[in-house]
Amino acid sequence: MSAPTVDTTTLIIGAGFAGIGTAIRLLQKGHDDFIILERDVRPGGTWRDNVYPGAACDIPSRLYSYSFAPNPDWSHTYSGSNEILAYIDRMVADHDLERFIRYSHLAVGIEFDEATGTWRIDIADREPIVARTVVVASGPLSTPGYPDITGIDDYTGHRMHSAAWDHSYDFTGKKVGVIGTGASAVQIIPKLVDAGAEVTVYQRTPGWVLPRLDRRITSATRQIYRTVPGTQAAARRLWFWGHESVALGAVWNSPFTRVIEGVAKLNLRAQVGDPWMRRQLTPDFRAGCKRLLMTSDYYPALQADNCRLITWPIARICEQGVRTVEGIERHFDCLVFATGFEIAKQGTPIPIRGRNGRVLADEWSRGAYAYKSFAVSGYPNLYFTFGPNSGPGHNSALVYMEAQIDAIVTAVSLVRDRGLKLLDVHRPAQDAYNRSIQKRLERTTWNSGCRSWYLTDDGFNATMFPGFATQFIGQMRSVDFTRDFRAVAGDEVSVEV
Ligand code: N01
Repeated sequence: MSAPTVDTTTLIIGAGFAGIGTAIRLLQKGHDDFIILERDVRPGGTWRDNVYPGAACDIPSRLYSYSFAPNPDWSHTYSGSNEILAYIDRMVADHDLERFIRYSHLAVGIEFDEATGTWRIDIADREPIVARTVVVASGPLSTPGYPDITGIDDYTGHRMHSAAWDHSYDFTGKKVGVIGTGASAVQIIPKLVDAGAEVTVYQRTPGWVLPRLDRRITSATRQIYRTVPGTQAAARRLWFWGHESVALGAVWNSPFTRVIEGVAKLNLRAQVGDPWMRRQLTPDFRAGCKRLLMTSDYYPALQADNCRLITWPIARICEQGVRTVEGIERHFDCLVFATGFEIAKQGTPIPIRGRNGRVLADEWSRGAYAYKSFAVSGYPNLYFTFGPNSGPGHNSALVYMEAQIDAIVTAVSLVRDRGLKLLDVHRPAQDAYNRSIQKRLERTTWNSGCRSWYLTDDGFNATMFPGFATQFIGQMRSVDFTRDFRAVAGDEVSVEV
């Protein structure tokens, strides 16, 4: 039987870090028949959207970049969002990726066609695209999340979300209420205080704060990175192993967790003099259960004359501001929601229908799962980056992403090189993997009792990988396409790879 007509061999959804990384690795392995769909008008994903004042990465840039696209020019240990976005733009330019990207293309549905063994990707207001393989690289944190607080729609003042910032707004002298004290908020608040706003911070849960020891990278050092072979890789390795050590405490609920908590408490004591305020800022959960907050200017900002910390729970949002449970209503010119992202309840923001009409959202209704985070049985030739249980509790998301991308590109190469139609992971292999993952998660800090976006309402952890980055890389390198996948060649004939 002749091969079914496809518009492209591989369809990548999303031109953020994951989509761009997948495209580069595909090109490096000799694949140039792919399309990248991007809902926006430029690449960058999270680093295009999260451009609030102070937006920066709390992972060292040397580690928060791809090993296959090193950047000798990082200006600081921890780079700001502009520099990271410029890095993504440079990868696009260096690999001539613009020719593959279709902007303003919002994927709204993905459906498997049993007869042809292909995927149809529906796109808002456009013709669908048919592809052999789909890579879902749209990221788990891409839709701003607003809190479920009574009266949120009653507020008539200016409002903005950390992931949808209004840069035209002048904060100078304005009364600003900030809801949320997570990783985004601790970067925003110091900048609002510096901008001369009168800032009121609504804290529901204080987080564990470690100092962020940022420093400028001198031009001499950058010159060394540029000219001396191996120096960038060596620096990356140093950071990598440093973060692997921190994982002893941040991932596992181990005695080392106490060491992290001790350091954080010393940091709190050193930065906050007032005992009442220290009590308000002391977390009541194990360090690492929620993301550790890396910042050196958050505590000082909270103590500035133009900043006030409110720890009474919010009762409701009113027309002009926020009322807390003790009955005080404060009025604001602007409300900033640093309240995180909408996590698709069923794990996938795009409806996906696989073999025999199965619906992924239904299968994931109690929490997402996959084989080694990237493939799901019954959804052949469809892969995820940042899929279930691939969230890093330490180290860098890009280290994890790179490992996933390489497994995906291996799968695409296998289909091409062996003339296959499909690769579909065996359900027993997937189930065995998930049993082991969930068992290991029981012993981690994320499952130790705090509330976070890592867990579903029922407490199922479909987000984090319970181990070291080294183990994650190892599991992705050892994906056994012969043992754990069913390969289909030609007209639905099952063969072994
Ligand atoms: O969001 P969050 P984020 N009433 O969900 C509070 C990545 N990231 O945007 O802790 C009152 O962490 C909520 O309170 P509580 C990173 O993966 C990376 O800050 O639930 N408050 C919390 O304080 C991170 O994990 C970088 O009690 C409410 C805040 O809103 C992810 O993005 C930088 C509330 C939400 O915190 C999300 O971080 C920034 C309510 N009803 C972000 N609902 C890097 O540097 C929520 N809150 C790589």
